[in-house]
Amino acid sequence: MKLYSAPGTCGTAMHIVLEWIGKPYEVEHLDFAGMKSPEYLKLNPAGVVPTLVDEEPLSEGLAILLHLVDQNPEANLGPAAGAEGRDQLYRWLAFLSATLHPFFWPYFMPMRYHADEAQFGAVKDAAQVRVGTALDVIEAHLDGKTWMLGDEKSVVDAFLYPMANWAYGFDKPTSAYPNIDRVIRQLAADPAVQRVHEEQGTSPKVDLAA
Ligand SMILES: N[C@@H](CCC(=O)N[C@@H](CS)C(=O)NCC(=O)O)C(=O)O
Repeated sequence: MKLYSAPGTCGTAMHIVLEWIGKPYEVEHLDFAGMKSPEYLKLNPAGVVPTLVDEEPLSEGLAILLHLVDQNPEANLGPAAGAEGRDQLYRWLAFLSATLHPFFWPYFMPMRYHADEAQFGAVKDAAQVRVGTALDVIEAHLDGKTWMLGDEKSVVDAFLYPMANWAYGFDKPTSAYPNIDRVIRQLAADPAVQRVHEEQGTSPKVDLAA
């Protein structure tokens, strides 16, 4: 298996899941130009990361995570098709992929949403508000739960990890959401997650000593 990713991006989630699975894989980090290169566009016509090549190239984070759950049942990273809880796996992967993730795009790429640079601050402020609405939903959902799907860690938690990390510097930071912050701390303490940080040359956003 080969994962195309970039440090700190949503591809971090798939990288963590590959570490959890423990089978041989390689990861190639792309910069922005690499994501738009003709060779990479053949694998992922949208010109974004992640892409997983597991015999065939597969794009879209949600699809990659479901593929990894189904192809690696022994890793127990989500309910199998037809099993109890599978609907919740679909629900939360969809929520993270289709609701929370796009709310960040204007924050990171305000130039794609407004032609006037003087308005970028307003665009980013609006993005922070939208992200907050999605984090509110996740925070309430996590009440009384150890992980996003309950007692068992799953690919949903890995998917939440990079997105929650992006908001630690927001006006209402991830640390203001105690349940989300707790899950992110659990993950940041996981040796597999630490290996991913080391390989990426990044650091956890949470201070585990605090
Ligand atoms: N729908 C895609 C979105 C992936 C995406 O937006 N990836 C970001 C990194 S987190 C990216 O590669 N952005 C580069 C760009 O937008 O040009 C997915 O879920 O895989």
